[in-house]
Amino acid sequence: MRTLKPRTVLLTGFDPFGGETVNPSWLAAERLHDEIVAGHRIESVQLPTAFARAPRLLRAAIRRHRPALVLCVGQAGGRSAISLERVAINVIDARIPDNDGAQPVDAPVTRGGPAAYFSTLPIKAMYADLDAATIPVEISQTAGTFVCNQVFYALMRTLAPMPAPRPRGGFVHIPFIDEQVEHRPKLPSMPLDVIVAGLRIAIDTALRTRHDRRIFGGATH
Ligand code: PCA
Repeated sequence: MRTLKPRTVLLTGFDPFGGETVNPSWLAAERLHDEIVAGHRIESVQLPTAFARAPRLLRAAIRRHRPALVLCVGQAGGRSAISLERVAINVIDARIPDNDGAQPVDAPVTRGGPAAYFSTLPIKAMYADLDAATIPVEISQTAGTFVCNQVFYALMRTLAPMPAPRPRGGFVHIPFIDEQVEHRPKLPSMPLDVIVAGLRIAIDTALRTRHDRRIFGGATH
């Protein structure tokens, strides 16, 4: 009997940046590598926190693994909840240098590209399921203007012209893990186990949900 090869979810995390010794986005992605979620196998790939290299590596991973779904994850130190990103914008404005020392100011991700791309993940359904699991979660209206937003934009631009069934994709920011704030008690954090559990739920819901739910997730400012 021929067994069907499970389809793939590409899950990316970043290497440490900005003086941190770990990046929880990669620690979490690494823990989920090879897991089967909703009949799909998770393939975890690390991206460098570097403008010149990250999008290229992401595109190579998409070509190689032909995923049904791509979830890119990054650290957002200072945020207190798992942040489901709604939109990637066509701008880079780096407050700190990336891991190659590059610090572009007001540069487009793609010259002549659209101003923005929306996530194609069902972020409201993901929000509802994470919330039901009592994991702190929020919808975020901006992924910033650093490498994460750039990778998110490059991801959506890569997926947009693909033929059906077009892989779906999006971006999730996560807080610092507890170990990162031991000496910075004013900063919020989340245990790595909770982040891993949250990403597993997010992926499961994304794979099972065709049409997103219509529930509140807007912001007034
Ligand atoms: N967070 C950064 C880039 C890498 C990461 O994990 C960001 O939010 O842009």
